[in-house]
Amino acid sequence: MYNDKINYNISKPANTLNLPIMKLIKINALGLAALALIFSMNSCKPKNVGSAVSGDAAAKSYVAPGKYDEFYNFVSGGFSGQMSVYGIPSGRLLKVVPIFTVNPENGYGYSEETKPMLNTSHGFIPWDDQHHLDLSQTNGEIDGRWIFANANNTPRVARVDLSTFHTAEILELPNSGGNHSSPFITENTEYVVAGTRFSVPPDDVNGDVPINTYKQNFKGAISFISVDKTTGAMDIAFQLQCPGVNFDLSHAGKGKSHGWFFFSCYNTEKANTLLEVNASKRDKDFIMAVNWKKAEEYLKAGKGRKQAVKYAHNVYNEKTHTATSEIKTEITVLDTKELKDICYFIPCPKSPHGCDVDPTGEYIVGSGKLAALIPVFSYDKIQKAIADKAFDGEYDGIPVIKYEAALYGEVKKPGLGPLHTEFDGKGNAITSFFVSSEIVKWNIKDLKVIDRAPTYYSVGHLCIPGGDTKTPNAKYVIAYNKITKDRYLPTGPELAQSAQLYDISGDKMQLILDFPTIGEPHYAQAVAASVIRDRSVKFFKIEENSNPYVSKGEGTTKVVREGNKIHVYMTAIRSHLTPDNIEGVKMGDEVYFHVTNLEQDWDVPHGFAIKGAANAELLIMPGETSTLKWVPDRVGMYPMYCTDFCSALHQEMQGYVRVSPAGSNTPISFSTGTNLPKADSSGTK
Ligand code: K7E
Ligand code: CUA
Repeated sequence: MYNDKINYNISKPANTLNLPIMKLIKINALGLAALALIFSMNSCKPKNVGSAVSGDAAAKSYVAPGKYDEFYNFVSGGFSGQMSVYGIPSGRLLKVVPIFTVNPENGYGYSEETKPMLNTSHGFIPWDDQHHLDLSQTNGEIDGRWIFANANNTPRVARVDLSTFHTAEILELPNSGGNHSSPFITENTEYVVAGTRFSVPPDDVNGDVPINTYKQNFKGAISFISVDKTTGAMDIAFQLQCPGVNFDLSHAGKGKSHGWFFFSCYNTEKANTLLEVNASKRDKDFIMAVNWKKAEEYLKAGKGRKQAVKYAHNVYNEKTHTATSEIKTEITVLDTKELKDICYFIPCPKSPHGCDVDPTGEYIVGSGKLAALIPVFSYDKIQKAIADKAFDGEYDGIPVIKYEAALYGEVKKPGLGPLHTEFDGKGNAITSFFVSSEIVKWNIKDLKVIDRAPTYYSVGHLCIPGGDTKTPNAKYVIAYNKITKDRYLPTGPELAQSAQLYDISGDKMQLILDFPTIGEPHYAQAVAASVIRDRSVKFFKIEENSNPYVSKGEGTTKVVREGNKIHVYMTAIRSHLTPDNIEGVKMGDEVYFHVTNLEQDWDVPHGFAIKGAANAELLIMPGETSTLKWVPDRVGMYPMYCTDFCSALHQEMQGYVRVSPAGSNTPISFSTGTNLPKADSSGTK
């Protein structure tokens, strides 16, 4: 529980500050013995009676073997660069979807077909830092088609197709650094926005300037990425050039505020060194309100400036099972200093992080990392303030709306270090508090705190299924924590990353489950399983496979030499590879194994690996073709085999490649089942 007597000192690092709080909440931790009793006592105990430690707390997260979970939970992977998918309420890990990071488990980023997905204007980048995910929406409801993901480090936005759980598209963002305020979508997925965390000199001017010329030379860019309604195809519709602050997070308006976007900004001091001190000087930073419909008008009226830039656009085609990468060279930029009425700054105490919009679209919640209150802004009041010109001057040519003119009210003494807010759809908000390690429920109308529950420990993002839509499903809230300390068995210096599940269907929030996560989780979203489940592709139709190297049957398999390149057109079906004996490969050759999985059934992938391959295995889905490049480094015999346990005779799914010296005259030959020793030379009789 929140304790007023603790002497919080904001200037201390969070960790130091956290220790006494952790000791405090440990006393309240769930007793293990009590938990063990739950299952045995469940049947004879009345429901919803007693504290979190008694009652049926743990049973609420129990999903029996063979039963499906009620929700999908898509969780950002942080420094893993991937997205992981969990079932809720069980917390069972269902899948890790590779997006920005190579994945040796299935060959993503290693196969010739998927390498182009990780191409950027900086070349091939095998990793990124993935913080936020946003499910596509239609009319403010999750439609289950796609999920968008940001890459912080080398600024990119990805679209994952939720019928295949494959990364379908990756778009790089020019003029950006640290794509953190991303990828947040509008209520009909008209746009995905991406605000740059680091301001930088624009890409088309000389960036070789002294760093301490930040104030003159650095700009903040916000990208509006259009999304095709049918195909999901992304493109940069336009960019807003903004003052050189740091954009942190954002959310779109909804309902009445559809047409607006809200971004939290820090470092309005425009510091370029020791931001810890120099970017925490001002009492208030900003929330930036963006009228994107107005920006669209300017764009239509030809007010945009064409800018020469370089950014990669990578697209995965499910028919060829192949990605292509194109480097694009131009975007349109709208200058928000010259083009009035696009951007407005709203003062927000201090160093705001989360910027969340309630289901009605009226309330905008700013969460100052260093603030001891939560300001709630009113969309109507913002509109009135703009009409009345209730401004406090300008910041870098952008009008600053008076704090009181935009403010609906403040949540007083909610906790320390508010980060992110989710909404339960019943008129309440739940905010995470990093410093005081708790989640706090408060009423949006009267701004009164209703309930609080400890987290273990230092919570970052929260997720309520549909929490960012017009109709959240207020059954659960999931907390994604930064520190686990004593919650799991020790695993060396790095402990498990973790999420915690709370039942919020009653008056009191009740902790019902801890579950470990992949990478460091940041934002996550969840949706009823029914929205995704029935869209799932079970296998790819072999007759629709238009990969140029496909073999649609064993009869068309072959080995073809083109100079020093050898193309192996191979098939996999239970339980053999065709061909499985290959000779005639020589030193200096590059070998491409184009493996087609001929199966036409759900859940029958085959794998492929060869000794000495310098990349990874392939995991080939039914009906798909994948290519492994292999350059043998010495003369000899190389085993190859299937890596996915596909049948009782999976272990027999193997073969050999013979590698001869460079000048050898061993001819190319390939076979399956026929390359047997002559009867009289077998030596066995
Ligand atoms: Cu972790 Cu959204 Cu990058 Cu807050 S951010 S916690
Ligand atoms: Cu195919 Cu194992």
